[in-house]
This record gives sequence, structure tokens and C-alpha cells, in this order.
Amino acid sequence: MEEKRARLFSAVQPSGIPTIANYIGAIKNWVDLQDKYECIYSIADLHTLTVKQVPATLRQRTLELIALYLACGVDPEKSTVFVQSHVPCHAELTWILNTITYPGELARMTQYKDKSRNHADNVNMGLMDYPVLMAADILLYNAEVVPVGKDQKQHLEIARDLAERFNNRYSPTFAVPEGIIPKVGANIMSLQDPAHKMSKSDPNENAFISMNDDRDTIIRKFKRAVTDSESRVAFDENRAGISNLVSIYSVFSGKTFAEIEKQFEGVGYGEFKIEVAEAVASTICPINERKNEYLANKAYLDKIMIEGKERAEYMARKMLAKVYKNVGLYTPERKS
Ligand code: AQP
Repeated sequence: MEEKRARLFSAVQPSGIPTIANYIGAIKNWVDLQDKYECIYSIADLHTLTVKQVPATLRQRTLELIALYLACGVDPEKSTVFVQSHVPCHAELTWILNTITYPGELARMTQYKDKSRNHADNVNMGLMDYPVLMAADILLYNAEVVPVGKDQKQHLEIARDLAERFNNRYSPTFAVPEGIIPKVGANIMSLQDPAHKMSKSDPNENAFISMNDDRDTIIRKFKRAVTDSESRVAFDENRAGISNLVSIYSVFSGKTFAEIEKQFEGVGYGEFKIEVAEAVASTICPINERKNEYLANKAYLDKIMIEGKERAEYMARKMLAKVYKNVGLYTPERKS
């Protein structure tokens, strides 16, 4: 008999074209995990509404994101791939979890504080409630494992706290999820301001490498990457810019920091930046080509989304029914 595998949940928001940081922190690891876990990969479109979106662009980015998942090697035969808004249970469980969440614990989240500062004209309840919707995403599938970058670690803690709080207040219902954080590349920084993380919604396009960038653009952006006045290629916590490039190169070349330091001994930053750019381009340009092939077949992408929605909704409905029962909501029985 086939052994029951632990459930894994992960998602990316279609809030922009994903960057290499989203690829390194999440999508890259998803492919291998498919053989070890029962994987559920979502497109977190409801989360994107916490900042202003252009409706037509959001729809297009949703398609682009599912095409990217497939191009990176996510296999809809092995994993459930779906769009968050297609399964209404996510919003329904968010409401229940809101009733056991304290405003104070959401107000101190780093992402909430950063985004409130960056979108001062649109500080809305959704922005504050973002981690609760994320907790609902995870808990709805009883996911035990959640691969994320370091930036989402705080939010994962909230999901764990809410699972435990619910289980204690009502009755044992949710698995308490564990994060899987990559050893290298869990916190990829902006190329223009290495004190801040790389983000797909950064208004400065030189700050990130988008998964859509062509080879020339990748080389140009890396050449402009902010480093320091020293000229030694090494991972050094006090030199954030070069350390970031070393981490990126390590992920894309498969080499350790020690191997990289040895390889680039006596080599200047300029030459190293070109090597980093070439390593990144040789991985992401073929992915981009495959993504464009998928995008040309919208009917296929729609079919994957519909099948994914059906599979996800089946699991989610069962869980939500259990939650409703455990909190005491009445369900009438049909007798005839
Ligand atoms: N800088 C990063 N380094 C490593 N991993 C990262 N991730 C995001 N930024 C980094 C990981 O990517 C996955 C998907 O993220 P998301 O789209 O759900 O939201 P995010 O974390 O807010 O990513 P962005 O790029 O910063 O989006 P915007 O600009 O819209 O806010 C997550 O696993 C995340 O950890």
C-alpha cells in the first residue's frame, strides 16, 4: 500500500512578474518536493488586492504565474495547482480565524509596517489581515510543511499560533505547520539597496531580476548592482551587496561559498558580476521560453486551473465543514 505523504502548501502572489528571489525562496524548491510530499501550490490572487492592482494586469499575471509554475517543472499530475480565489473556503476560514486573532499581533508584523509605509495612501484592513488569510491558506489543507523565504517566517509563526490557539480553544482540528527555509538564498536582497529584500513590486526595476528578463537585461542589471569599495569576492555579513551576489551565484551554480571564494580570488567585482549574470541567465532564459509556450495555450492553462480548483475545493470543503462543526455552527440535515 502506498504510504500516506505529509501535505505541503506554498503560494506566490501574482502581484508582479516573479523575481529570482521568489524563484529561489519558493518555486525552485517546489519541483523536488513533489516526490516527497502531497503538494498543493496556489496562486495567491486574493492577497494581491491588499495593494492597488490594475484589474486587467492582475488577470494577465495570474495566467503568467501558472505558466511559470509549469515551466519551472511543477507537474499538475503530481501536485494540486490552483488559484486561491477559485476556492471560496479561503475567505470563509479567514473569517473564523479573524475571531481568534488580536489586532496587536498583526500590527507588529514587519511586512505590514513596510507596506503601510510604502503604500501610505492605501493602508487597508486587508493589508493588516494578510497573515490571517495566509494562515487560512495553509490550515485549510492541514498542511504540515510550508516552504517559504525568510521574509514569510513571521507570518508562518502566526499560522502556527492560530492553529494552536484554535485547537486549544475548541478541539484538536489543525496540524501545526512547519516551515522549510532554504539554507542558501532564503533572503535575497535588492540589487540597488542590499539592506532591503528583493521584491517583485519594487518600483525600481534595476533592484530585481524578473523571471521575464532577457540575457542582456540580466547582465545590465547585475553590472549596476550596488556593492562596496572593497574588491574581494566573499560572503561577509558586513558587506551585504557582494554577499547577496555570492548567495545568488551559489544557488545558480551549485557551488559552495568556499568554492566561490577560491574560484574568484584576485578577480574584481566587474568580472564576478558577469559570471553571476551568465549563471542566472542560463537557468531562467530557458524557463522563460517554456513559459511563453504555455502562455500561448490559454485553453490548457484554464483546464489546469479548473481541475486544480476541483481537487483543492474537495479537500478545503471537508476541512471547513469540520471547523464549522467544531466552533458550533449548525448544519441542517437533508432528510429526503
Ligand atoms: N527576497 C526574498 N528572498 C527569498 N525569498 C523570497 N520570497 C519573497 N521575497 C523573497 C519568497 O517568495 C515566495 C512568494 O512570495 P509572495 O509573492 O507570496 O509575497 P512576498 O513574500 O511579499 O514577495 P514579494 O516579491 O516581496 O512580493 P510583493 O512585492 O508583492 O510584496 C514566498 O515564499 C516568499 O518567502
